Amino acid sequence: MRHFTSVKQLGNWQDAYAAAKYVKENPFADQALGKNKTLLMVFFNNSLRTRLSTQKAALNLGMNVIVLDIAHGAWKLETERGVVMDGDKSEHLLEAIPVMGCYCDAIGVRSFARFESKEDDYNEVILNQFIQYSGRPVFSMEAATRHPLQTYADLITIEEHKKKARPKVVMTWAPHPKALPQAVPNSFIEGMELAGYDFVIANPEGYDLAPEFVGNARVTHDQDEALPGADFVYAKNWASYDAYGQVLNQDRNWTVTTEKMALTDNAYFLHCLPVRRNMIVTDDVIESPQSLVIPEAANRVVSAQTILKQILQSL
Ligand code: AN0
Ligand code: CP
Repeated sequence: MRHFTSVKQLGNWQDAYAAAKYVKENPFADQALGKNKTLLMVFFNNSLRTRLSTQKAALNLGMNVIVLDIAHGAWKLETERGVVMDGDKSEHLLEAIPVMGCYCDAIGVRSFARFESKEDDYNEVILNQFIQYSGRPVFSMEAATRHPLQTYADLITIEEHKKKARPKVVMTWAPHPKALPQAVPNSFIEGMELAGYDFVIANPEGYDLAPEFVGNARVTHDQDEALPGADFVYAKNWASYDAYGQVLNQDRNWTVTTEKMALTDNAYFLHCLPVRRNMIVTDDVIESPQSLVIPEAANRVVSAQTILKQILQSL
């Protein structure tokens, strides 16, 4: 694997799960693979899990790691071509990217949707420029439309806890005060297709995700209709796709509560984190024995290491 931008690239889920299981059980088996290789992680946005888990994954593989926070210490970057740069931006991405490529063997990029232009976001203009101009393998640490390392970790967690071959998974929108990207839910849909689970999306009117991601997935605008029989509840907020980037409501009837979980088949609760308690999910649900949010976060090391290993093998 050279670039990794979508969980669809995992190809066959059973093989991808076996690869992850091997890495989880043998975390230091490939220490030699990363020797004298440098990973550069570039963050255009904040992170706790992705930063730490990807760094840990690289260290497990014997790599060196450099982290760059664009917003803290780098020059302010222009991203539009053709602009007369007489404003506050000192450097163009078109120089910055190949320069970054000179200092490393692989690059991880976090570049969220900016909600300025649906077209730019859905064309992944930042991520694709890294792919085009860095000269290095590039992997997504959450880009504008997908968060594949998260989805891979989500799938591993479901696989580890499922009690039937084809569990029912409900992805439900939940309220949040700020506009959040669609990357996590888009990617999760791709993951559900890959794994072939029984999958339902529940979201309020106005929050349907991009048709190219929803595909043939079942969508309901009634959360209570989706939850019965669920083995896993995957909560997430996202901003509207149709009214692009807008927060249309913060309806707390969509918060995942003990009463909502009682509608399920004793489902496990999943969330990628960071989560706002008592907006997305109540304290009692996230603290309950059915909550898998911590093992899910732990599996981020496994997903990152499995992908990094394949990237190193391709060098
Ligand atoms: C981000 C999002 O919703 O995409 C990152 C989640 C992994 N969340 C926030 O910005 C709060
Ligand atoms: N889940 C996740 O990607 O978390 P961070 O934004 O903290 O990296």
